[in-house]
Amino acid sequence: MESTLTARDRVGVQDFVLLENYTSEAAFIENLRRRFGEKLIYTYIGSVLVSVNPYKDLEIYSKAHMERYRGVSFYEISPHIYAVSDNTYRAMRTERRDQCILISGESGAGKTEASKKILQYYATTCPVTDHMSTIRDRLLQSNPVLEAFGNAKTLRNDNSSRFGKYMDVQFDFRGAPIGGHILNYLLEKSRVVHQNHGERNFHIFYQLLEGGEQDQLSKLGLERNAQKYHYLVKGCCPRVSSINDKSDWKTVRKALTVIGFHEEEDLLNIIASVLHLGNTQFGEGEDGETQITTESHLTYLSKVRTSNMNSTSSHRLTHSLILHFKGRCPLSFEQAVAARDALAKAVYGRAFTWLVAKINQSLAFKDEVYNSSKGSSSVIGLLDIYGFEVFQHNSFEQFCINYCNEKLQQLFIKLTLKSEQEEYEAEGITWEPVKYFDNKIICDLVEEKHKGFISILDEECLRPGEPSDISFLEKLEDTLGGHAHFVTHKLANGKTRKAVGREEFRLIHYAGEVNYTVNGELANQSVNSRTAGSVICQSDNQILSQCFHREEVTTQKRPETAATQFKNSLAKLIEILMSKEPSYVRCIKPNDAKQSGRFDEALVRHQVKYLGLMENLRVRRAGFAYRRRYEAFLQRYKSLCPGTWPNWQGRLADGVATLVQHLGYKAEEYKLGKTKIFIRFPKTLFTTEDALEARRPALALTLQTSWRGYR
Ligand code: AD9
Ligand code: MG
Repeated sequence: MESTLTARDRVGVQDFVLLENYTSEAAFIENLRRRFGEKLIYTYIGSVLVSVNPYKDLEIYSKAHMERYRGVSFYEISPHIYAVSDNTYRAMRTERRDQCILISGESGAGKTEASKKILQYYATTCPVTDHMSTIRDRLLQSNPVLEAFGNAKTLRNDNSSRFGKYMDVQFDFRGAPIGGHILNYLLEKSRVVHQNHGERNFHIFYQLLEGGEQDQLSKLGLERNAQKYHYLVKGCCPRVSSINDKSDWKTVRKALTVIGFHEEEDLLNIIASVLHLGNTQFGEGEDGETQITTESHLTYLSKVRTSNMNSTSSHRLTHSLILHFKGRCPLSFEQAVAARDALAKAVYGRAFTWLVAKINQSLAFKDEVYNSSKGSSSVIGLLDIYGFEVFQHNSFEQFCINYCNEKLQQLFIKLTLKSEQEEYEAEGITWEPVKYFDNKIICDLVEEKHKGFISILDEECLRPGEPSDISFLEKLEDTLGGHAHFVTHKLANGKTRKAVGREEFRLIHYAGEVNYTVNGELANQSVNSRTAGSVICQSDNQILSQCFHREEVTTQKRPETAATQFKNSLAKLIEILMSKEPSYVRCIKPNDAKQSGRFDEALVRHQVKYLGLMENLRVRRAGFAYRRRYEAFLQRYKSLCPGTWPNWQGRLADGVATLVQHLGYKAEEYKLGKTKIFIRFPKTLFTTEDALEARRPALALTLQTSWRGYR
């Protein structure tokens, strides 16, 4: 008996709903810490998987592990990302309902790794015929390509995704993968022209310079030395020990081939153009006018032109880039630099979007190939998106990211409560309403028509005259002042609140308070830099001309602001997710040093809070801690009751009733539904488990691995 307690003490519970003191954050973190110490990185909150980044390769992802989770019920075996993958897959197949897996967590917590593991699970375990293997390979190979262009080394993560990603994997009626589709969100374009100390630009630049063949580089006018390029040296971090740019380049080239990519030359031209653009410098001419002082780089740009033998595309592009600066004489030095950078960001950003579209074409489900499966396919969506972010200085980017998390939390609340309610109803058990904080009030604060944050921002951008960041902040104060979740430095009594700066506002998010600076807020909004666009749409570089449409830059209609664009794409995402049955993976980073075996409690506590895990647990525990189908419950505990041992012959519900009566369960401890028993407190289950172990140690021993978390 004692040893059992020790085991449970040592490894904690594998499902947080079984914590005695489920409202205690300290108990929650202690449970995570114990399990982490035992290399048990996965723990459930009901059906939500909490994952702590081990920062080392645990040998738990082999094919044998995958097999172990195939077709096995969630609670029969220790928590794993494969259990979530398999459960989702089976739910899709048996219920014929589209599914999605929502992965969240802060930078470096393991979201992208989790999504790759899910994809690998499907690629390995799903049935595939020969021509389907092409799609399977393309699905897998889309990752290295997107990571090359959309990931970068940051202080938090050597392979940080600088964009949000939603990927649909489509399966036919046999459960084989037959297609896919990717949606991308908010690429961090500012990184193209600037990187903070210790960070790098997107991987692809270094990969090309390190791995590109010499004659390829010469054609592009590039030198094999990242230090030579202004856009690559801002963070003083050309090399990263965990990254091999040269071999990654090979991987990317191979992946592009698998995807069936033919525009490589145009793509390389774009990467090279961005680097040359970055090296284009300005100075003052004799009459004080701004001049390009680095003619040599314009020559490099011309080399880009001549390298492309089969089209005049790059020639035109180069020409227009030069014209852009030469033609617009009254640009000040700062304006010229800003225009150059805006152009580089726009070109890279559009090329990225184009690349996603290209991958989508290659992943598209083709009816003619798979006409046998026509009309009966289902989908599993994977969302790998940035978690809540709070820095010293938070700008528009953090605002969007945190707004996105508010929307996902709103979705989570709606869907979790809904599914709890549905389960109780289906089982014929009285539904007891759960108290929770509904963050709709914050979503409204941001997106409500006419009086929400984004509407005010749009209006201010449209306003004739001289809209400024400060006038925008004043507008916000006028409209939102007094809102329970919006705060500025002004206090109601006319005094000043010190915790919020004069160029800041604070939002009280569901996960905590964040101060945002409005510095540059308005400038951030002009996503469709028309000058840049009008230059580029003349280019017939296949990629660029597809990226910048002529109508878009000639239209008189005011382009949408970045905030509105983001709001709309988010609304679409939520709509997609709402139509599917969700599963959740919450990732936690155990320390900031990217070290294995280190568990920094303060850091983990912070994430538990921002991920809303305590709230999650409270909702899940509000009714019953534990539920189990009758047959499984009876099978496991029947030996504890002479009436049910060795085999119960009657109705399963009666068998369970006989069993729990014999065990002395009190009426308030449990309820019997149509197919499941619901147990209110973990203690009841533990007592039963202990009784089982005392009686049949041999059985308990054989089950020890699968029940490790409980025992
Ligand atoms: V970011 O928001 O894109 O910056 P992610 O995606 O949450 O972040 P990522 O999946 O890239 O983090 O994980 C960061 C690093 O942690 C990886 O490069 C691995 O080195 C390490 N990691 C993450 N998950 C695991 C794991 N299950 N096993 C081993 C892991 N290492
Ligand atoms: Mg990532």
